[in-house]
Amino acid sequence: MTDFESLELAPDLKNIYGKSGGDDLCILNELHQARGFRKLHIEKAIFGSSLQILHAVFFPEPVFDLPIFGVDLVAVPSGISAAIVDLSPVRQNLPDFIDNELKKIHIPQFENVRKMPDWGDIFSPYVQFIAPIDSKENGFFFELVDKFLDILIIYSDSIESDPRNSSNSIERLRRQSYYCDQQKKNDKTRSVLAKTFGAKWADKYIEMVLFDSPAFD
Ligand code: BLA
Repeated sequence: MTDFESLELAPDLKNIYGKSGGDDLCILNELHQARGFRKLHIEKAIFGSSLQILHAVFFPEPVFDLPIFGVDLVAVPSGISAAIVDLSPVRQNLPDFIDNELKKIHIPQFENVRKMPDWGDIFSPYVQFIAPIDSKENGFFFELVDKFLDILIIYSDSIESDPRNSSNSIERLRRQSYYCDQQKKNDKTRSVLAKTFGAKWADKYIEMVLFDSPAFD
């Protein structure tokens, strides 16, 4: 990425530690920005010995014709129960280059494809949502994540921005907000955070750190 820069996050939201029923809990956040991206967010969360999460969302600047990259990996002691990756559109369709490149990717025949919840209308037709059954499938999934990222980064380097007041930029801003609104409907994320840190904190964290709505400043 070009013009990569790390962003500050309030200390109480950056590295978060807690205890629940004898378990140690910790959430570690990284926030960056780069040309084309208002917020590159990577989060690792460890909830005792029962749950580990890797969450990453790359939110574009709406003046660039870029989709939202998202990945969520939820690991429980028996393995990865949810692995999801997507380049999610912020207009009717994905940009042609991205659509064509995603079309070329060979998607392995995963054993356990999971059903998308109702709020998942934000994802592209290329979204992968699986529970990998062994380390071979884990590896296939990680390779897919790399390929999705390569496509996004190559494309982001090749395009110029549109004016802020263009109808395309405004549409992309609106759709990025909708993406955030839909993600906020994921009760599984909220309940894990609320169980550990309380409902009020969970709502604030989701609203301010995970899925804050974009704005033109
Ligand atoms: C599911 N997300 C989950 C689950 C948990 C979390 C516990 C259930 C796992 C399962 O059903 O096997 C928890 N995820 C979290 C927490 C954080 C997190 C606590 O990121 C952060 C602190 N979720 C995202 C992003 C995507 C996403 C960016 O944050 C997609 C790009 C997807 N997570 C997602 C989906 C499900 C899920 C689709 C399944 C929801 C369902 O089945 O209802």
